[in-house]
Amino acid sequence: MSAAIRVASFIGLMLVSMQSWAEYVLDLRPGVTSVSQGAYEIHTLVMWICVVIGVIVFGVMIYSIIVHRKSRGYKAAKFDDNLTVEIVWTVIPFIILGFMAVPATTALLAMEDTSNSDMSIKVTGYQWKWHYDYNVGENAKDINFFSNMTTPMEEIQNKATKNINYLLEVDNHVVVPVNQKIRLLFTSADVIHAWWIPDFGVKKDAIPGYINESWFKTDQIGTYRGQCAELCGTNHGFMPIVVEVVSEADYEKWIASKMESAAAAKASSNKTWTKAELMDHGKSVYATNCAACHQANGAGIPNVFPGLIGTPVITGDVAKHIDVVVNGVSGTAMQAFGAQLNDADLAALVTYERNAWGNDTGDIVQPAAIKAAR
Ligand code: HEC
Ligand SMILES: [Cu+2]
Repeated sequence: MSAAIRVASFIGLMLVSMQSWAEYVLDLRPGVTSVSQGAYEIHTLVMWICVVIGVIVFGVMIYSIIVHRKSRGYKAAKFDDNLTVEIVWTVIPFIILGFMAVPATTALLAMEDTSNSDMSIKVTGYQWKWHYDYNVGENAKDINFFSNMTTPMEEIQNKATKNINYLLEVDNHVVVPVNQKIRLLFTSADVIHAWWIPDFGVKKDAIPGYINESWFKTDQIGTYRGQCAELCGTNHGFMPIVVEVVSEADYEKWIASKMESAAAAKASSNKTWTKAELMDHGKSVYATNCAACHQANGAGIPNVFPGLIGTPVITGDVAKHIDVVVNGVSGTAMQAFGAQLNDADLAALVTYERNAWGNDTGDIVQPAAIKAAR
């Protein structure tokens, strides 16, 4: 087989093996908001202007190089300047730039215009999860929650097949009503993060001590996914975003159920738990909030995150242990979880840590003890 045939058959195979050419589209996604669609349209417009300019410039150049070549007897012209040509090649790009600047400026202004919103959500970045607070601005609701990634460790470590929403799934979705202008206020509790949903055309930095604004409004009910878009530490890739756009009625239902679970959480902090209940709940709270650093088996990561097996804090005074978890260790990655978790969660956590992985201290910590320690 000659080399040419081999190359041709290789290319042929490649073409056939591409699942479907119809699906193979080289393009940006238009998204579902006026902002994302505006950005898409400007990109398309400017790209075609560039294509036309490119074709004209390279066309003239290639034509001249081939047709007016030396071997045909052409000689280079000799002149210093040409006023007409200089005016033409200044004025034409100026007009083209103006032509592109008008839609670009209009789109940028619309992107920044958060006025007349129907509701607001405060978004706070944490290492490595997002917190959402609906208790701000117009139509404030007494709802706030953390949103943690739920992709199982086995998938991350290639011990299980990755599901379709790999690294793009969380426990608590942000839920918003369709056809309403949602204003977003961004800030951070530790380092700089960035909240990014491609389909909304929203990508904004969340900076500690500073509030950034953005907004979105869509008429398309659906689930939209995004990620943190600012390198923010070891688990930067593990703080995805999921927004569910639902009908007005479904939104009201969601609000009601959130209120209910908040009331239930409050009630659970007033009762006395059994050890088994605490261990069970503690295990799941630990998996969601602590395992990213201290690892599921409590061994930590040497020289980065301490292990929690048999250390003085774990086996010593309960009050000190509670203090570390509730107030954190300032100046380290160990956050103050007192503001993030309720009394029952914290009591379960401390009980779990003191009895899991062979720690066997036998200590039981009730929510009341946490309440007293706050
Ligand atoms: C972002 C990483 C991170 C997360 C998440 C985290 N920790 Fe820590 N934790 C640390 C670091 C770092 C230290 C060491 C602090 C120091 O230098 O004293 C620490 C220390 C501790 C200690 C003291 C250990 C000892 O023996 O000195 C306890 C107890 C603890 N963490 C419990 C928890 C619990 C409970 C959670 C979940 C609610 C949690 N941590 C989540 C990073 C983390
Ligand atoms: Cu981040």
